Amino acid sequence: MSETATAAGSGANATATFARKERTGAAADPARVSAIATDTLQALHEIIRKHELTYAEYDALKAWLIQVGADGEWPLFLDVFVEHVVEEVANADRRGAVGTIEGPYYVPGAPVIESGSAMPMRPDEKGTPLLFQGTVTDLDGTPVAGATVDLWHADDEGYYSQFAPGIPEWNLRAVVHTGADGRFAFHTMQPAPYQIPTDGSTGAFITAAGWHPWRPAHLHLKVSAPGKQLVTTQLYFDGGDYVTDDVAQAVKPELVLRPGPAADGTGNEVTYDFALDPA
Ligand code: MBD
Ligand code: FE
Repeated sequence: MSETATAAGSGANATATFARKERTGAAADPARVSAIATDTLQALHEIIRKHELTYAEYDALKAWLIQVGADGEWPLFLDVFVEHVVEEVANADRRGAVGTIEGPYYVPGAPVIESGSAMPMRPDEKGTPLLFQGTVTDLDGTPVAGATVDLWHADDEGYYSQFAPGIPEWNLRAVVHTGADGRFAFHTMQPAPYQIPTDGSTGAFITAAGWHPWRPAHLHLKVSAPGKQLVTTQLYFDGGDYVTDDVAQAVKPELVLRPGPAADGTGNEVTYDFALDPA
């Protein structure tokens, strides 16, 4: 590999992307804010007592918190270490397709392509070709026509367009609308595992704790249709590195793909269906 994951070329860009995100519906009720803030601070106080935190450690924490902001890595850090529990709570009542975390690298507005065509990619895009296809249905299994399937993922070196340098803007990002039969298909290239940039503050935190900085190879998806709940999810590859040891704890058994050889002889193919809950 000619480049390695750098903070500047990856995690940091996610702050600018997050700043553009539409945000509504956060708690404005002082009683709720107070309850959450009180519990959060009490939990922190208990940790300080339990581990007898020293002043040197307290100052190291302050310096690190300041650095995460300076690096622009709060979206990266929070999505890796916190989002999985927010997602668990948000989607606890869902009966259809299983969701998981969005992560920091979604960009709305990807090109809409014909179902069955290739994702935007470089002429020499590296990797194993993958035909990813399926059907969007309601909870009864009735196909949903005109559903939106928004797919984005890293390349064969684990880099995301618009976050790592030197990749065309919409590389490996596209939207497909389902046909009358609810079906969709994308021709793409299988992604590689993703490494949290090791030279930024999130990487420093992981190194200091002696953990590994890897997520398993994954496809990101947002699937939606009028009158249905949008599902944000990821799909992983059976037997792949880190599938059982994701630093972001975002793998669920329902989300593991088992691709087979493609019928046309080029690479792999896999079918995955999404049942959407009513809105
Ligand atoms: C990713 O690619 C990702 O999906 C998450 C959740 C966090 C960091 C990088
Ligand atoms: Fe990702």
